[in-house]
Amino acid sequence: MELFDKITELKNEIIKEIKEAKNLNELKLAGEKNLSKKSPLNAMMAHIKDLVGEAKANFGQAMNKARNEVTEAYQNRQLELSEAEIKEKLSKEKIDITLPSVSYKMGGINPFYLIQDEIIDIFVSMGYEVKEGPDVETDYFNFERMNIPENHPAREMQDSFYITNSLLLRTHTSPAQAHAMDEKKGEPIKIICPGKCFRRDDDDVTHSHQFGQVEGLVVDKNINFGNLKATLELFLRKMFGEKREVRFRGSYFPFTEPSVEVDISCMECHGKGCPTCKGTGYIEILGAGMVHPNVLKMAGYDPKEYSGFAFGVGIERVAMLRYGIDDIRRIYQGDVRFIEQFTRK
Ligand code: FA5
Repeated sequence: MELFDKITELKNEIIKEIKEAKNLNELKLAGEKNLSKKSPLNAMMAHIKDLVGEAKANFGQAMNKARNEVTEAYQNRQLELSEAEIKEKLSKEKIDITLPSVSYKMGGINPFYLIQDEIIDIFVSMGYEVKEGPDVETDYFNFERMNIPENHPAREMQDSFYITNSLLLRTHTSPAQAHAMDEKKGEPIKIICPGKCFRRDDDDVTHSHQFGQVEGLVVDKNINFGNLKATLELFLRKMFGEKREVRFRGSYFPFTEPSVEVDISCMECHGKGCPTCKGTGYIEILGAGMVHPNVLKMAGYDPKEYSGFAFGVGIERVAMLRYGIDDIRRIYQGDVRFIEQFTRK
């Protein structure tokens, strides 16, 4: 067979092989075999040494042409196969609009904070200033300045978590009263102090070892029990509306005289008595009273000139009554199904 026919035959075979490659991988193998230096087509170059003159030049041209055609066929097939591969990929990745969409859950706000903010808003609208006190208190501020000296039986009711003998997690927000009086140095006071309290209470439906209170303190000339009652009644009406029953009950706190506790009719049984209110029909939400003269004196206020009232509202209890929460522990369990029900209005 003539040399030139052999070139054509070989070139056609290679182009056929290239065109028959079913995918890029097969094409790559065909390319490695037929486009490399050691390819069968290039091996034909060995014949050049037997040729001379015009025949040699013609042979060289024919070889170049054949190599170019092979390369072009390879590139064309490569383009075809790549496009086919992309098309196939796209057809498989088609967006299925019938699939349900991914839903993003919005978290809720713990009712503790919703209520704390609401209580703060009510008192700020009545002209109260917000003052925060420390969670870790000295025995002196938590008890002594609250007219509860060492060995006083009232300490029993407020056992706490001690850090040292004289440093403890505060049992109520009342020490904030003493801090405010020290800061104001004999000037009139109208403050609230929201914050965390801690007690060695056994947890049950209405008690938690950690809970929140909002303390309130008003000290000025001519402050009387009527001011206390009117303030708390206004607060309770704003918080619970007109329908809820409110009960003022005489009580005892070493730092107030006279003292009261305030109960709200139970949200579960509406006053009939149930496990949540321990059969009483009411849930206690706050303690209050007229600031004891000793507390005023210890802060440098003359009780003959100044008088005051104070209160401490339990934040979780208010949340329970507002939202119908049957167990205080739900507020601390971090169950999303519970929390996600609460959002800011
Ligand atoms: C006091 O803590 C007083 N410092 C309140 C006070 C302030 C009286 C100023 C007078 C003047 P008491 O222990 O009753 O009082 O608690 C007040 C409120 O905190 C309770 O009515 C209740 O709502 C809440 N509270 C008390 N202990 C717990 C507890 N373990 N878990 C949840 N809430 C509690």
